[in-house]
This record gives sequence, structure tokens and C-alpha cells, in this order.
Amino acid sequence: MSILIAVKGWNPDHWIHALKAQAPDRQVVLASEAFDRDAIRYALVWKPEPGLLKSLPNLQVIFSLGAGVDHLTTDPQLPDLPVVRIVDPDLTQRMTEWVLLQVLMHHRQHFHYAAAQAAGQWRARRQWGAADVRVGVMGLGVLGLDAIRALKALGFQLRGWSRTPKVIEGVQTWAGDEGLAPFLAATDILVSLLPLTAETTGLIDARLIDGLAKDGPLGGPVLINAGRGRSQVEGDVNAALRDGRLKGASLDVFAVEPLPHDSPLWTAPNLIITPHVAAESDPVALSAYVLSQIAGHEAGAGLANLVDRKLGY
Ligand code: NDP
Ligand code: OXD
Repeated sequence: MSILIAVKGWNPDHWIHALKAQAPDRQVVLASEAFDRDAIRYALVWKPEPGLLKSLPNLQVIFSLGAGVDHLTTDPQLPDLPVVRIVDPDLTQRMTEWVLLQVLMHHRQHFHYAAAQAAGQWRARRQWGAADVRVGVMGLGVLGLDAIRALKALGFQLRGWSRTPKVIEGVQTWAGDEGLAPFLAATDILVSLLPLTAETTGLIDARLIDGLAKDGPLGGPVLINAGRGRSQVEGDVNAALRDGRLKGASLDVFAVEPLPHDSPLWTAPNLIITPHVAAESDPVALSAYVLSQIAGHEAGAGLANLVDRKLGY
């Protein structure tokens, strides 16, 4: 009943150590080393080589080591097996920290004060209140709802948009294609926590940006994206930052990661770039999550947080 770890761009040793420390009786193997394919029952993966999972004849469950599963759904040979994604307080808390940090950077006029400091100037500006600012969250799932909970405590006006309708106390919500325009028109700071699917690919384009509210206290709309890079049209975001249609932006995710050296985004004004670190997958916390799911599965209790293969998230 071996566990296979296949991670790209992460240090696999951290995962193997965390799993072995918490489950010393389990055999844990790395995809980068020789292993017995017949023995693998569980695969813990982040961007596995296409075809790897198909080559494991006794595989029972695939665990995505991230909350997003587009790194799997793009594998045309993905076997028809349960795919479990990460839903864990540690990862959620990390994302909420990042969202709060970015919303506050723009709300509290970070770029103005950073420029003033660099020039050695004491340049106080009028500061509006959180209650004057409308923050709109796209994606009202595990991460979107927790970000809303924390933003609410700071006093922002809250808007939300999702695929299916939601009722959230203190939040004005819209759903689906027809709900997008009114949601955007009522949003000063847009936070995207959407999964990447066929429907969300390229969604954040010039048209969407131009639909955001222009009458808010910040002097123009702000885009914050920690969902997936392919949801944004990077040329459109870059152009909107340069011509002022976007007052600012914070991006953690990009169509190509690492962001290529020649991307114009590196020099776009009022843009904060972080290298896909908004909510890192912590090996210790997430090994505990995966092992408890395996224990439940083996006890016949079923699996939680299964991906809907038709919806793609
Ligand atoms: P969930 O599956 O819990 O929530 C997804 C939300 O997106 C749901 O509210 C869903 O609507 C909504 N949604 C999906 N498709 C559409 C659509 N076409 N139109 C409108 N709304 C849509 O996911 P999580 O909150 O756990 O994670 C969200 C994403 O965050 C991940 O998929 C991943 O891409 C990203 N992520 C990024 C990280 C980082 O470090 N940058 C770390 C972790 C995650 P409905 O409720 O109606 O189903
Ligand atoms: C995730 C991510 O999906 O790190 O968890 O992007």
C-alpha cells in the first residue's frame, strides 16, 4: 500500500520527511527514484508528469497537493479515479493573510508613500475609511469565503460573485454570466480567487477591467489575483496599469511561471508581484490532512473534498 510523491518545482524531501514522521509504517516513495508501480495505492502530486498516474495499475486515490487542480485536469491521460484537493485551515489562513495584505497595501496608498519615502519627502495624503471601499471577491469557495470573513472584520463593503448563487450575510452577491457586469460595476478592489477552468480562462481581460467601478475613493479600480494566471490576459492588465484604467494591482499567479524576465509586467506601475506564494502548501500540515483522508478511505468512511471532474474544480 505505498504512497507515491510526485512534485515539480517543490523540494520532495520535505514531503517524504513529513509523511514518514507522521506515518512511519507506510512505505513512501518518490517518483524521481525507482519504485514498484504495482505497489502504489495513493499518489500525492503537484504538476506530475503527464501519463505518470495512468501508469500506476493499482492506484486508488489521487491527492492534489494544492487547492487548485488545473495541474491535473490538463493531463489528457488522467485516470478516472477520485481526485482529492486540499482544503485545510493552514492553507486557507495563508491565503487570507495575503489577500488582506494586498487589499490594505492599495487601500492605505502604499505606492504613494513608498515613492515619498524614496524621495525623502513627508507627503501626507487624505485617507478614506474601509467602509468607503467596495471589495469584490470572485470565487466564493473555501478561500473566497474566508477572505470575506476577514475583510468584513476590517469594515470593507463586500461584494461577491460565483458560478452558483450564494447568500452571505453582509455581502451583496451575484452569480453567473448575467451577474458579472453588476458585480464589477459595484467593485473598487477586485480580488480573484477563482479556479482555472474553461470558463475562467482569459476572464480578466480589458472588457472586465473597464467594467469595474470608476467612482470609488481610490481614484480608480484595483485588481488582485491569487487564483490562476491564465484567468488574466496579461497584456490587457499591463496596458490598463500603464494607461491608468487600473489604479493598481497585485498578482501572485501568471500564465507562465516563473514570470519570464522579458515580461512587461515587471516594470508596470503600481503593481505588486509575488512569485506564487500567496498560500504555500505546508508539508507538515498537509501530510496530516492527506493521512487522515487515507485513514477514512481505508475505514470505508469515504473521501472528502473531491474534485468534480465535469466542472474542473
Ligand atoms: P473552491 O472550489 O472552494 O471555490 C471555487 C469558487 O470559484 C466557487 O465559489 C465557484 O463557484 C467559483 N467558480 C468556479 N467557476 C466559476 C465561474 N465560471 N464563474 C464564477 N465563479 C466560479 O476553491 P478554493 O477557494 O479552495 O480555491 C480557489 C482557487 O485558488 C484554486 O482553484 C487555486 O487556483 C487558487 N489557489 C491559489 C493559491 C496561491 O498560492 N496563489 C493557493 C491555493 C489556491 P460555486 O461556489 O458556484 O461552485
Ligand atoms: C494551490 C496553489 O492551488 O498553491 O494550492 O496554487
